Amino acid sequence: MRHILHADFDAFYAAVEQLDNPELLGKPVVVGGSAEGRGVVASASYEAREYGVRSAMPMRTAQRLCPQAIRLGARFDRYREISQQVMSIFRDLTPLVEPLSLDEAYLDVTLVVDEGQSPSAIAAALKRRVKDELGLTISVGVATSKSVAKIASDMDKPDGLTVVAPGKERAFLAPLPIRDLWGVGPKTAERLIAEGVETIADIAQCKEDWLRERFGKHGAQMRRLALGQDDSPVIVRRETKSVSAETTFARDLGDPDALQEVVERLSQRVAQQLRRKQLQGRTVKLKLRLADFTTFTRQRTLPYAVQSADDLSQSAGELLRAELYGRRRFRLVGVGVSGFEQSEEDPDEPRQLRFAGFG
Ligand code: TTP
Ligand code: MG
Repeated sequence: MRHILHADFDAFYAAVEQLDNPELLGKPVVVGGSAEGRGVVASASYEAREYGVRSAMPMRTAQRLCPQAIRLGARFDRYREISQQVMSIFRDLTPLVEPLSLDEAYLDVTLVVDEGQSPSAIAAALKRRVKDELGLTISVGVATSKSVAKIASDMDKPDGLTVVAPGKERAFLAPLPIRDLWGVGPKTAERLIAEGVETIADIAQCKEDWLRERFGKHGAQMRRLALGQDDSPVIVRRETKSVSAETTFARDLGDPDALQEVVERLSQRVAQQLRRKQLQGRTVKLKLRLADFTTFTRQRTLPYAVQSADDLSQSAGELLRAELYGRRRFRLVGVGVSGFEQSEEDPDEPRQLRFAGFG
């Protein structure tokens, strides 16, 4: 049996702002874009939530619901810093940590339990340590699976601790609305409700064939989750420190134009990964291997962070041209980026950061 914790900061961005400026403690705080633009709420303190303010709501609506709310722009660098600190506290407890976004992670604590501590004591100690060292509260769900732990962490926010004892998964899930179940998005929920399926218990009672007919493989998966059956493992992920792509040639290459084309192609691959991870970096690296297998890298740090294929291939291309002398021929070329800053196209419009920088 596995023992999994799901930990999630309470009102993450807003709580960090309150931590850094104690005058904001106890007050309604919203972090996000401005009401004048088309800004949305990224995070609302629990004081602001009493007025109905929620994440993803237009800032204009938030200001109408709670005119005295203090609005602040997002400070991604600071949130990333706190995120790194909390992940390292988690990794002190177990190496099996799977970050889902800056503010939440799964922890597999099976081995710690095997050493004699109870899962709830482990979770309580973790909450205390985060509070003592970072001054922030997390809510923790404890269960035998990821999906149940995740739902549990949300049950008693803020500063919550919800333990679902082994064997009690199905009963715990039963009364909850279907949209709380993993993988039940708004569309699926709508279809299920139209058929009279409203709670997770209702899904558990559905015939597997009936669900399969309507939702395919996904339907069978929903039913297993509704029954509390989920053996998906915690997948260890570290923060991305660099992103790169390289290629080895079938025949050594010396032609400058052909090499530049390779650099451009690799830059496109790297740019695509950066976009997906919402990262931009200041250090561009070129890796080269000569015909005699000598391998070396050349890098330059730019005054600003880049993400686009054009910017990457321009910098990497300059590094390449400096190496094209004599009759040098190359076996391998690679392009990489590091020195990340959060990409932020419009500082007024904070992006969704659910998976930023991990994996
Ligand atoms: P959440 O954990 O969903 O929200 P939260 O930490 O603010 O509040 P709580 O967990 O107590 O319900 O998301 C973590 C951070 O991610 C959040 O502080 C800001 C950011 N975020 C957005 O930028 N846009 C969004 O729509 C959501 C939901 C979160
Ligand atoms: Mg949170």
